[in-house]
Amino acid sequence: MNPKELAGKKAAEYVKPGMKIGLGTGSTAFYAIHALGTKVKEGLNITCFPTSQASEELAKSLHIPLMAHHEVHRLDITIDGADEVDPSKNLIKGGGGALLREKIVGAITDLYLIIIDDSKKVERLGSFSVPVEVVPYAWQVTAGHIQELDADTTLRESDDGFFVTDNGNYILDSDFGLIKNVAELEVKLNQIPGVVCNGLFIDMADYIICGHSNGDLEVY
Ligand code: ABF
Repeated sequence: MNPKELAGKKAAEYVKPGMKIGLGTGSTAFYAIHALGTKVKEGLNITCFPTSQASEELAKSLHIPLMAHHEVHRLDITIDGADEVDPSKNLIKGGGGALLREKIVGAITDLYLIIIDDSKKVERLGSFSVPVEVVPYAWQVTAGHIQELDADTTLRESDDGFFVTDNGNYILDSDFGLIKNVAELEVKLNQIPGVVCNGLFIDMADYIICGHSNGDLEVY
């Protein structure tokens, strides 16, 4: 079993009958959603809330019951991936472009499980550029403000132009280098007019479930 599948299946074991579950986005969350689909087929009674249209479509294909947007208030567990995890369990997320919905969902979750393979573990966040979701209006001005925080910014592109998030926004992948104070940077980014969300998830993860290529699994 590959490390991402190991982690995804382990996370699904935490899910109990009657729970409300946040469904993450990305290739690791893919395995967790499939594991939940199997449990639902075996009779597990849960309702879920997806963090992206892609996860919503996958859940629907697996007949996983979904909550309507107006029904969600608190979630028991959310299972989601990450692009980088530091020793304090702070994260960089958003490589898949779903950071805004992921942060909204993570913030209303009682038990936030982050599933990774060991390639995501770093000593300090920042080798992976921080995704910053911005409104399209005057995005170049917003990019300028981010650059003033000593970053190189790149407007994320897709096959047919600029990448557009599920929320109709752009993403500026922002390279700050190895970040000295992640909590401070997260606040500074949120103060920039035009910034909707950033991919620094500080003090949010409850457990990291890490699959290793040798078949080991660690939970911490
Ligand atoms: C998602 O998981 C994103 O926040 C992050 O970019 C992605 C990690 O990628 P993957 O699980 O596909 O390696 O939650």
